[in-house]
Amino acid sequence: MREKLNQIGQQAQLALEQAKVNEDIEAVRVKYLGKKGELTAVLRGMGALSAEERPLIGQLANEIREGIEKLIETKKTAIAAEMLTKKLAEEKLDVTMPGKVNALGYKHPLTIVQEEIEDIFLTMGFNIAEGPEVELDYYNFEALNVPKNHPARDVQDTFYIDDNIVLRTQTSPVQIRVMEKQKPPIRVIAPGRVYRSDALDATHSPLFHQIEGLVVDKGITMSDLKGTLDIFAKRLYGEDSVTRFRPHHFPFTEPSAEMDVMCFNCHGAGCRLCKGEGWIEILGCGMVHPKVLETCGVDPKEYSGFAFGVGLERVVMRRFGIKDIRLFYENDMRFLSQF
Ligand code: 2NM
Repeated sequence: MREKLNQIGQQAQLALEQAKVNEDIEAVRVKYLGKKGELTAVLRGMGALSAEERPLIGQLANEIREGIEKLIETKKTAIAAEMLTKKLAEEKLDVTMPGKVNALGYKHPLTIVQEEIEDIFLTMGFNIAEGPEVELDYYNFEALNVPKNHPARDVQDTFYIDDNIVLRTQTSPVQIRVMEKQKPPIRVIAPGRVYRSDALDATHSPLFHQIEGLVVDKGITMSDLKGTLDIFAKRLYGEDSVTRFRPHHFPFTEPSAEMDVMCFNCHGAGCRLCKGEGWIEILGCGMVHPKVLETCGVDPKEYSGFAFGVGLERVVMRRFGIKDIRLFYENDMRFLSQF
């Protein structure tokens, strides 16, 4: 019996030495230590032994079992280490290889300044409104008090889809739609693309961007217009900026004006930047024409308002010293990556 036990121990050891994977080890465990295993079978036969021999054989059997168990654990650890080494070798990577550069995009210069202007007006309690770029003639002209014979309505200046539909020439139709829908107080800006049938050159583009604003409430006056737009100029061009308002004409406002900011380069003396004027034109504005209010269902006896429109491209060109408007629309990375 002693011999049989030693033999089991040796065979198990040999089998474990040859084991390559965890399944091999498990097979050895079942074969020798399992319920129907060889060691168990020997122990069952111990009843035939003498009282002196029984504890000695029992002790030997325990030693053999513990030996096999120890070998199993050792082998398991070895296989795990081997597998890890193999896996690491397979997944080896060359950390000296050049990495993949994740190219970050840039904001378009028009977007940078548009968002800046939006923030200025959001801070003053304005909301942002949007509307269709393909617009009814009614919203683009008729409701804005632009008469049928007005030059702006000519096919020379406006892109017509058909008799009643145009590409909007300004974002004012958005404000008309806001007044139709919403009761005063109204404080909105309408940024977006507008279209005019101009030939493309360094300073003109058939597609450009505007930010228009509208305030309607009880008791709104020209003072509100001037105060609001003066703050806007100071936020955009610096707190020491000086503004002036010159009379102008728009069909949709009365009175109408243009706002200039004193040239930040020469402080009014006249230089190349302001073309000797000392002032730089920033926007058009005025008190919303009573006819426009009435058309939108706002009672001009109860309410008044002011509106303004800023051409985005010109502001951005001055800001960054861009000399050609076409650069905005060509998607040339050499241009775009500078902002
Ligand atoms: C400008 C200049 C002056 C203007 C007027 C309106 C509306 F809808 F209230 F009638 N929106 N925008 C306006 C007024 C726009 O752009 C140079």
